[in-house]
Amino acid sequence: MTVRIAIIGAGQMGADHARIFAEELPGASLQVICDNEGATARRIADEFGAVDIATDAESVILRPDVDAVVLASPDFTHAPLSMACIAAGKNVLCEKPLSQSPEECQLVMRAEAEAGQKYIQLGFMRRYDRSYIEMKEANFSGSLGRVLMMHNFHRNVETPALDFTGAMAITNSAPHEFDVIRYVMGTEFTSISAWQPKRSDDLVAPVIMVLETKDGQIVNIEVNNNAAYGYDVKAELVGEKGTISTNEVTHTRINSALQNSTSYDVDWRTRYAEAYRQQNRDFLTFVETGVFPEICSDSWDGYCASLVAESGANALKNNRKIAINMIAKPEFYQ
Ligand code: ISE
Repeated sequence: MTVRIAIIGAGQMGADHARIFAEELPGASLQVICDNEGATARRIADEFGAVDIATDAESVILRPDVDAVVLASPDFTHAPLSMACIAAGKNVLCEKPLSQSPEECQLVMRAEAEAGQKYIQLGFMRRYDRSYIEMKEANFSGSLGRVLMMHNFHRNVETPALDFTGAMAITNSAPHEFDVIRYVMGTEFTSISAWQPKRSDDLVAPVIMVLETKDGQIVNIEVNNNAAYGYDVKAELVGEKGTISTNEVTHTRINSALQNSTSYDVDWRTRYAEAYRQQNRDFLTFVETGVFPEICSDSWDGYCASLVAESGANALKNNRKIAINMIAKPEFYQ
C-alpha cells in the first residue's frame, strides 16, 4: 500500500516533511501540498513531485485521494484541523504543539475518544532520538538507581522568528523538553519556576526553568534561542548510583593548525534528521495498520506539554512558582 499524503503548511517544517516522505520513505507518495500561498505550495510540490496543490486545508482533508495528513501549518490551526481529520477518519501527523491551549487540547482528546480510536500522532520527534531512547532504557533498567534529577540544555543559533519572545522560548521551544523528559523519566510535573538573565543587547535572553515532579525529582531546563555558536541540545539524567548524558553527535573531528574541532548543526532538521525519518516511518505504519506507534506522543502528551508550557509562561510573567494541576488521565489514553 502506498500512503497518499497531504501536507498542510509548506513552510520550513512542511517542506522538510515533504522531502522525508518523497526521498526517504518508499511507502508514501505526496498527493497534495497545501498552503495559503499558492506559489509556495507550487514550489514545494514541484521540488518534491507532489501530484497536486491546494490552498484550502479543510477541503484537502476531505479529498478521497488523500489517505493521511501532515499538519505543518501555523500552531493555532493544529487543533481545529486535527479535529477535522478525526471527523474525516484520517490519521494525522501533527507538528507540535497540538495547541497552545490546554483546554483546546482537551477538546481534541474528547473528539478522539468519541471517535473510538486514536487518529493523531504528535510530532515530538525527540522520542525517536537514540540518545533519549538510551536514557529511558538506563532509567527503566534500574542501572542508575533512583533517578533524582535531569539537566536539560536547548540552544538555538538564533530565534526562529523575528517576533520571538522569552515566553515563546517556553511555549514554542521548551515543549520538546517537557515531552521528552516525561518520556525518559516516566513521571509528571507538579510545579514550574522560570527566570531570565539580562542580555547586553535586545535579543531574547535565555530562559531557565526549574520543575518538580510528582515523584520528588527536580528538573532544570535552559532554553537559549540566541546561543549563536550552534544548535546544541544536551541532557544528563542523574540517579543515586550513576548518571547518563547525551554525547556529542558528530561524524568527524578536524585536526589542523594546532587545533582540533567538531561542528554543530545549524538547526533541528539536521540534528534530528534520523528521528524525523523514524517518526514519519512510524506514521506510515500507523496509517497502514491502525496500530498507534509505541513510542510516539499522542493527544494526551500534547495536553501535558501545553499545560506545562502555559504554566511556565505564567511563572516567568509573574516571577513565582506555579503549580501544575493536570486533569485526570482519561481512560481512553491509559
Ligand atoms: C522549533 O519550533 C522546534 O520545534 C525545534 O525542534 C526546536 O529546537 C526549536 O527551538 C523550536 O523553535
